Amino acid sequence: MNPLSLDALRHRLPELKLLTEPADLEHYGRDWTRRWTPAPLAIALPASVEEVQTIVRWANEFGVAIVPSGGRTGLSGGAVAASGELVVSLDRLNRVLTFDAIDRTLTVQPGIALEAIQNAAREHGLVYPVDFGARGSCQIGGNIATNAGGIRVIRYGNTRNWIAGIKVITGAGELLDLNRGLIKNATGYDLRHLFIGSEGTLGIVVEATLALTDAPPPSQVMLFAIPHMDALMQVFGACRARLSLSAFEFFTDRALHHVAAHGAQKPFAESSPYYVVTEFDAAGEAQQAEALAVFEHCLENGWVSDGVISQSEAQARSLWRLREDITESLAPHKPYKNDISVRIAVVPAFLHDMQDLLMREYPHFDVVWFGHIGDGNLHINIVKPAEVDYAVFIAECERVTELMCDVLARHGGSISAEHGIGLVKKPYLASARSAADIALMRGIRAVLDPNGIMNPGKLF
Ligand code: 2HG
Ligand code: ZN
Repeated sequence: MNPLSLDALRHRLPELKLLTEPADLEHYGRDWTRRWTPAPLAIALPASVEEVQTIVRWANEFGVAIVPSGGRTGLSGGAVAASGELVVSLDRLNRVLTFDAIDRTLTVQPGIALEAIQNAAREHGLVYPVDFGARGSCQIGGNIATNAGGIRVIRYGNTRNWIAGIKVITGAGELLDLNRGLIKNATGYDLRHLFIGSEGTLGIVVEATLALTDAPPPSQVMLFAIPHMDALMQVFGACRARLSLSAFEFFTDRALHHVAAHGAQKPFAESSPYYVVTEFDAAGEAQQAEALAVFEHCLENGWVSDGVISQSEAQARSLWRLREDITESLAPHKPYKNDISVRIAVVPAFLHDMQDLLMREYPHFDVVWFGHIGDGNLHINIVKPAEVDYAVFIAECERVTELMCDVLARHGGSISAEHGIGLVKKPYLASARSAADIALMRGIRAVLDPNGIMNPGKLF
């Protein structure tokens, strides 16, 4: 890189907040993966769309790579800056711009936290329904860049479903205003959807118009102890047939072990190999009685060995914590993460094949399963034994991931369900996408980012 380039940027944008202190480079150069050593050139914190555009144009001119940066809660290395890139943090673009009561949309800047959006929607008597554990610190720009999913996908779908419009600065420095909140817009390629899930490789989201929906009816949360693997999807079938579900999540005894070690209260006296947390509409007594009937039906069939139904919001929250705190409870162990998916109908057969594989290949590692089993998405975290060297551990996990790709391919699944490809899953992209797909993606990237400055090295 031309050493004068940062000076040129300062000259063009004298007001731009630029950080170069080692502590800032360290902080903004990494995400939750903690696998790469941060080494960005500097951190830019633009305060306007114009500043973002000027930065991107400068980066093209001087050949500087850009890493767009949100809350950096990502788990695939998509926001890692380890090679002298300029991190463009959207932290200062964090406001709600407008609410439209007729369209029921909220227009926001990209650096606003998911939770702030949820709260803003609630103030207007509506909801933004995408939800997951990192809600307090992840940002909507990052949610869009990864098409984030989370715990309510079975009812509401992924982030993509809620994006009525976005403004982006492309890698070439052009400002695009995509879809403008229209519900109907049959005018050729819907470029908005190219940017959703593009992991910062095509441009930077600088504004988003989000669709909101009605607040759901009151709900209850049930936690089930499940005695064997096959029962997981039997219970799902029974719940889905008779209740209106908004979430259906599972975790194993090993996951509960880590959450309990992190401070949570174990829910049952006896431990069980699997647990399910499910949330369902329970506006009145009839629905609550139906939930009890489902529980009894599962009990009679031997699919459930114990259970609890929340009687208050506080109890619902503490049941949810058992599931939502898993990632944080594992974080100190720097686990290796798999985030995989298959069609819901394929889950039972897939679980068996995965269990065979993991028992065979990881006989000595702590394997922690959990995730959004109701939408076919499993998280498998491998915990590093203290005595094993980190590099050896990663190499071993990567070897097993290769084998996992074969199992996924047999079942028509995907190596990345919702965390993105980033750096972590790059070697396995070809297991889930055809050569023709990847060639087209490269072509699209070349059009929108002709000088290859946007998040280079990520995705492919
Ligand atoms: C979740 O579902 C997140 O909790 C994180 O997607 C999953 O830590 C993980 O592997
Ligand atoms: Zn998840």
